[in-house]
Amino acid sequence: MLSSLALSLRLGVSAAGRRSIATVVSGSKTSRLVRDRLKQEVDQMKNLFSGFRPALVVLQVGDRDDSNLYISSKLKAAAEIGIDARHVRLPRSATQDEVLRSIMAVNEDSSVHGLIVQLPLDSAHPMDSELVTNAVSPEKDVDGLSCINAGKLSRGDLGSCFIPCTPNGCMELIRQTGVSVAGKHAVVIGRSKIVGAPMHDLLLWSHATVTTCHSKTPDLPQQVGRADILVVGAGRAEMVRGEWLKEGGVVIDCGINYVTDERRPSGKRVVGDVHYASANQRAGFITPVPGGVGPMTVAMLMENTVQSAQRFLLRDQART
Ligand code: NAP
Ligand code: L37
Repeated sequence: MLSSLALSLRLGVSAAGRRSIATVVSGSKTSRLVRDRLKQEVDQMKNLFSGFRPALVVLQVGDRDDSNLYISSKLKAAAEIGIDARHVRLPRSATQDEVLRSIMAVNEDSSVHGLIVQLPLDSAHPMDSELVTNAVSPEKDVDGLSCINAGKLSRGDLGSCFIPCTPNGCMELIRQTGVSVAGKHAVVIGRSKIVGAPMHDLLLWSHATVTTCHSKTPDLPQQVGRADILVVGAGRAEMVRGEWLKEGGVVIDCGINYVTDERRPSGKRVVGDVHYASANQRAGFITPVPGGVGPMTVAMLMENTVQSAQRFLLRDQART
């Protein structure tokens, strides 16, 4: 018969009766692996196609501090991999027509393989962000936010679309845990076009049974308690408490929230949508913030850009 200590160890319960600490799933490490692989692929493309480089345009409207930070991470990752990344900046005074004209110009530039419009748009004028993201040609839409790409994803046509970077990064992190998605109960908190909705689709087409929660979902803790796999993208600092979680589950935290912290020189600190300290006691696997989903978003943008360049090369070859 197993001793109670051995049984406790098997169940992952400490002598104090608390579940042992979850395995941390590092986005910083996983994104490094992805970026190293992409660098090799780009080097091969350069050799095979005499100096050819994938090219990405990041279009920014305005001057938000958070967007500046994320864009600089994207440009740095691109430079390391060998992707030719161009930052196009429009002032806050730019009108919607000017933004649309910039997008059209990049759509028509055959030297560019990927185009993203960094959201949210920081403009002094009213902007229809749906119209703006839909103006990006589906073949260059490496953010996967146009109706064509989102429609394909929702129908499970994953091979021919671009998958939005953040949920794609979450799937990669789930793969890192070794937990198979098929047959599991997955819960997504949030239904935005950039995180929650495509996350739902990806989990569904990976054969999970998916519940998507939002601000009108009654009894969120009860829904969360059913999750073998939980992905949170709500934009609410530390909203999900450890006590809500199913023991041993996978917890992926997309949240990036800045909270005041007088002890820091900057006066602030970044936290996720999950209360890490308590969730860590109950989950089997958990992503940290920072160092979790954020770096994966950047890596997946690079992946989509390289994939787009490869598709352009294939189309070119088919024509000749
Ligand atoms: P969003 O557009 O504001 O969407 C938030 C979603 O969460 C909405 O669907 C909203 O429901 C739901 N929600 C809000 N409060 C809730 C509550 N109390 N209970 C249940 N659901 C609630 O935000 P987003 O762009 O998806 O971003 C979500 C979070 O992810 C943010 O912290 C953002 O900074 C972060 N993010 C991170 C990355 C990354 O790379 N790590 C990338 C993108 C975004 P309704 O639909 O009913 O309003
Ligand atoms: N592709 N991504 C794409 N398109 C958009 O329109 N808004 C948006 C988008 N979002 C995005 O770029 N998000 C994002 C968020 C966090 C990071 C990168 C990109 C990131 O690297 N975060 C770090 C550092 C966080 C911090 O200290 O502020 C992290 O470790 O989480």
